[in-house]
Amino acid sequence: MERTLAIIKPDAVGRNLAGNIIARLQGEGFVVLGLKMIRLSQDDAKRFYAVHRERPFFDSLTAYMASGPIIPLLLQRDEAIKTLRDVMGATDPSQAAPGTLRQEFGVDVEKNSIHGSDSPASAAQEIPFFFSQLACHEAEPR
Ligand code: DAT
Ligand code: MG
Repeated sequence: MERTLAIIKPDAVGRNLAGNIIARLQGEGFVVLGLKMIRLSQDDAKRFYAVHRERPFFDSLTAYMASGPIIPLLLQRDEAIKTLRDVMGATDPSQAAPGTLRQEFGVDVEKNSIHGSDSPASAAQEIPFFFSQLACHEAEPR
């Protein structure tokens, strides 16, 4: 079993798509070990996306991620990291494959509805940004 971090982004939370997206993830075999709704400051968003700080879209991306509530999810499944990326689809919804979450729900390359860790190293950094050890263990399914 592997764990990964997903975030339902402000565009999707704002359009009441969270329940639909969570149901889709559970339907793909992900177990939800942690879930909360929070709103980041732009400084929080800059810390989360620090790897992108040199990119031209960094200020816009972090302002957007702070523009409304988000729902971070701690997910578990076999091959969770790769499977989540597959279920999400390409970064730009117009390029995302049919049936992927971004193809179905994404608005544009910035407002693309969902984040997913892109590697084991990213997941190991991103999970504790939002969830404590308690969330990682107390919700283990029986
Ligand atoms: P992903 O979210 O698929 O891992 P990424 O890590 O390259 O993509 O970029 C992080 C986020 O930054 C992405 O979800 C949306 C935004 N972004 C990426 N490329 C962009 C672009 N060309 N213009 C505007 N926003 C972009
Ligand atoms: Mg990424």
